[in-house]
Amino acid sequence: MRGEIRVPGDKSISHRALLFGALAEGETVITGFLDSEDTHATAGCLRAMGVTIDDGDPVRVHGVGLHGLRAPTDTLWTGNSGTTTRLLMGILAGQPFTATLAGDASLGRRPMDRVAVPLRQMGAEVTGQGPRCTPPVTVHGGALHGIAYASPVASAQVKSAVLLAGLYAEGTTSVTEPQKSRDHTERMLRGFGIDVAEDGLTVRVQGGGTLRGGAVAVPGDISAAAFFLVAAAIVPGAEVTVRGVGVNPTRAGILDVLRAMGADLTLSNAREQTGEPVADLTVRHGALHGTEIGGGLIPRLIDELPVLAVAAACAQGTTVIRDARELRVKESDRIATVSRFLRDMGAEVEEHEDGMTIHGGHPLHGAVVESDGDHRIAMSAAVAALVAGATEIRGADAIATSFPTFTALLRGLGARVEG
Ligand code: SPQ
Repeated sequence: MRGEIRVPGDKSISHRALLFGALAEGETVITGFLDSEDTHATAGCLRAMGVTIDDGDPVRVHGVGLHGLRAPTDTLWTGNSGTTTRLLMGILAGQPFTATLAGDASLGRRPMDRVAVPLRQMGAEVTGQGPRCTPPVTVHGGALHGIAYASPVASAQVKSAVLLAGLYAEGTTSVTEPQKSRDHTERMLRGFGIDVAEDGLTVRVQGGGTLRGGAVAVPGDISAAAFFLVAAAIVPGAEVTVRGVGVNPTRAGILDVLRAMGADLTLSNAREQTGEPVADLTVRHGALHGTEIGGGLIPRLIDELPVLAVAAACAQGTTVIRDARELRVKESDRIATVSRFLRDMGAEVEEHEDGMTIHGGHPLHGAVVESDGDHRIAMSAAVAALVAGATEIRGADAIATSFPTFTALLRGLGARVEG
């Protein structure tokens, strides 16, 4: 595992560039866009509502303005993507038409009540399946009024959905979170000319503004880089540099944890790109030790916890992950799926309602493991396999959700990957 790579564009930022570009006046030109199943789902839904998007590099979005979306003639297909579903719910709440969002079996288990509750308070009618309002979800948009919403979860998808609805609402809309979640929406809305006020854990927008399209340069996805940072940390003799990675502090908790575990990690060439901090990251192999991960750190690394659990299994000592109940409602129940594949590979893992305890230092061995259709589980298992030996990952096609070039990059660094 030696070399320099670039990872694809950030998934969260790519979704937002498409959505905000669609709602803007004028053209939005996106470079470094993530070409993946999830971002294609967002583009497909926008096209179904009359937005023209030219594929390629750059991607060009021909904005229709805040009030220019057309009623779709069919159900909007959001695939495996929670971000597409929840952010679109916020936008649909402000439309003068009705639309239904549906996705795959994994999405069909994910709770949408967290978004439906505030959108209903703002005046939209939202219906879904069962007590958690799971998809298919139907949004009857309408005249909205601003609310001051205290979210029970630190979730950028909830915050973004409410703020997007707030652009259509009368008066001020605010969201207060228990802990700060990723702030890409706030940063990008400002770049599109919207005044977004921030006061501690509260974010505010006014209704009735106008978004103006422009250039968005998407940084490399730290959630994709994470697999290579951990791989370099655990494979003897490894040294990997990942160039141009987004290191927004609300996303970069993995860097703090790797340092706390004793990893040899350097950050260089720090710069800014369309309002987002970016840097090159280098990790060299070295001994890791256990750590504690919890509290306000969790939203800053929620998607990296599966691969950090792999690092913990390879570290000396115990790692305790707490306050991460949110992992249970991701593409799979990630506490259950991570615990299971690590145990199958020889690790000692205790599962908790809100996290896990990993007793590191037991040598990992190859196994047949299941991804449960979850891209981050499949890629984390592939990283574990680099030290465990030949491992068969079932459901590895899920990787295309966020990182279709993952196996090619892994091969390029010297790993043997079949299939
Ligand atoms: O889009 P989706 O399916 O929810 O993707 C995931 C992922 O692992 O890629 C979560 F399963 O990322 C979320 C992330 O966990 C993307 C996201 C965003 O772009 O706003 C925010 C986080 O979710 P949440 O629920 O904490 O807001």
